[in-house]
Amino acid sequence: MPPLRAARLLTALALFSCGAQAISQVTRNGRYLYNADGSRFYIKGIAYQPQGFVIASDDNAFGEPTGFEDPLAQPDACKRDIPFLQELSVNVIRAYSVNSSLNHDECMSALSNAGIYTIIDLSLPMNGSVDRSAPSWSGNLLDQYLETIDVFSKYDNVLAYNVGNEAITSNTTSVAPFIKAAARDVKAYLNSKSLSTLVAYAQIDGAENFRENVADYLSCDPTGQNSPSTAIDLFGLNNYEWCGDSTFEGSYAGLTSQFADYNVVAYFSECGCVSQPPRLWTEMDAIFSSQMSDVWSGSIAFSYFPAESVDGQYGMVTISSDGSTVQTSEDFDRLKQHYTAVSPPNSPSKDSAGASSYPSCPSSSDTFAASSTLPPTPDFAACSCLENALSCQFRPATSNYSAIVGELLDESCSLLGQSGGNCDELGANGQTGTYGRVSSCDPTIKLSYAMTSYYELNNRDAQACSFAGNGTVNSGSPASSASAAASSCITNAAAVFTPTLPAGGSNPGGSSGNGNGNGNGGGSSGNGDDTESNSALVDAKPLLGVAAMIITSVVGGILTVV
Ligand SMILES: *[C@@H]1O[C@H](CO)[C@@H](O)[C@H](O)[C@H]1NC(C)=O
Ligand SMILES: *[C@@H]1O[C@H](CO)[C@@H](O)[C@H](O)[C@H]1NC(C)=O
Ligand SMILES: *[C@@H]1O[C@H](CO)[C@@H](O)[C@H](O)[C@H]1NC(C)=O
Ligand SMILES: *[C@@H]1O[C@H](CO)[C@@H](O)[C@H](O)[C@H]1NC(C)=O
Ligand SMILES: CC(=O)N[C@H]1CO[C@H](CO)[C@@H](O)[C@@H]1O
Repeated sequence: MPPLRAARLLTALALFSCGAQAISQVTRNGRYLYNADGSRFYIKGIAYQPQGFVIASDDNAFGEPTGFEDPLAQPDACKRDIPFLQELSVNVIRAYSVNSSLNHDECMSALSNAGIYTIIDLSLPMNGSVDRSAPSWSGNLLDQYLETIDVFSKYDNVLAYNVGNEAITSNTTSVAPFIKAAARDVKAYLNSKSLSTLVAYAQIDGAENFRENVADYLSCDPTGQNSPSTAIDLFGLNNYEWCGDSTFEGSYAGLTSQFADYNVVAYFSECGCVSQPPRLWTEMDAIFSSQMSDVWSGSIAFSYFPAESVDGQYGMVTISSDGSTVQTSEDFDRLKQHYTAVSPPNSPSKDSAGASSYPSCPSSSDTFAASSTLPPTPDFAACSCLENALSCQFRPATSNYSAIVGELLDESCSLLGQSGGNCDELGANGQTGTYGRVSSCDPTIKLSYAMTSYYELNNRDAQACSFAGNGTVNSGSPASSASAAASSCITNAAAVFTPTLPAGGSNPGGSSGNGNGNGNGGGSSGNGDDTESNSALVDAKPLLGVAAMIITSVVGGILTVV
């Protein structure tokens, strides 16, 4: 780690005293970004998420985070840091996790006044992201994403929303349809609010064909009609290929030619290899030069705050323990030197940028197992109707139920399997493009569905709805079975539509959908999850089939029905 230099006492006062000009609106034309005056916009950014929140590098060397500090809800810290961000000459910060119930007014307006845009990740650690090990695009996540958008849409300096970070890995490529569905629904929602904020994704680096498939898939049109409706606007690659004193030819030439014909905006959503210290930040000279500017629109240097992995220290400042002062490092100085010196070409012009085309999707293969059939838009009303119609409902004794939903799903599906039933309606399979009717409902509603199926199979024996006190018989249930309840509430299980938040802004069903556990009896989500894409949001693995369920039940069966 480079030695730290004495803190500079910069006062933020000067920055906020006089009226600043409104920040320009950035728009996408074809594969480039433009300022309102028509000049080309490049992301000269830095990752901005405080310590205590673990963020993955390209090799997933970080541990799994369990919580986060919202960096945009701490006005004193933002105002402390803005002079340093300006010193670096950054125009974008990336925040990995924000909390929609907090107030962001002060930070966002201070950043805007300083000419700094934000890229906001909509996913959250743990139960706030698509679970790679049992993916679904479900109501609780859609709700979380839309609530965050509602909170941030009043600010003029949100450049993009990330619908995921590193969720799709080379051995979990079947997660891709769920991320693409998230992009589709977020895009439709933004359009419905007349917001032109970009829809983005941040991709983990990997083998050439893997990163190309993911990039192409997220910006393609599965219908083959050149429609933008399921395409991201901004593809981010978390790339750490430039290590030490490298060169364009040594690190980026191959990558750049690979993206030469890409159809939407591409940039580095993370960069800054630490494996050959000190970091020289000479990659910025390449990224912002004509060697790369036709293909790339900038970078996010990782990271402002300290962030340590087994590879080394990525942070560029140290904050005093009382939070009052910032010490910059030589790493900071070198980044500043390169960021302030670069002068990327102001071309192509906005008029000659051309329109984007949206090619058909890469075909599914052994190495890229993602169907072009996307999961439906989660339907809050239909799922709420379903929950109310079910005859046995999950009613946890504790509000801290997120950890038991996965376990109970396993148990109820196992019991169902033993009784000749199954949980197929809950399952989602991104490889085959098969999505059960209940697969996009909250995990808690899925659980009620499984409990009801079991209860019905046992001829409504009250004990079969007990689940050790977690289930409650709904005597007013109008439906004759779980399946009948689904038929009456879910009229089109494949429906894709513009989502709206339910009145009151929160998810229906009394549950904010915090299913947890990885659905296979483990309860651990130790699948190499990183900051954003991780998680414990669950689904059982209902498509496993009855045999697997029975095995699971032998291992994990806590409940026995007499
Ligand atoms: C968001 O902040 C509220 C208020 O402090 C807190 O109760 C809640 O747990 C936070 N949510 C998350 C997901 O951290
Ligand atoms: C997926 O790949 C990662 C590393 O790339 C590895 O750690 C993990 O065990 C793999 N998971 C499976 C299920 O193969
Ligand atoms: C919630 O439950 C989990 C798992 O049982 C436990 O680790 C956690 O401490 C609990 N949280 C609270 C606030 O009780
Ligand atoms: C609910 O289910 C959990 C997980 O199986 C179990 O630990 C708990 O005892 C059950 N009952 C109640 C009342 O929480
Ligand atoms: C681990 C984690 O983040 N769990 C959260 C899941 O959601 C509930 C309700 O919103 C939170 O209370 C938990 O903290």
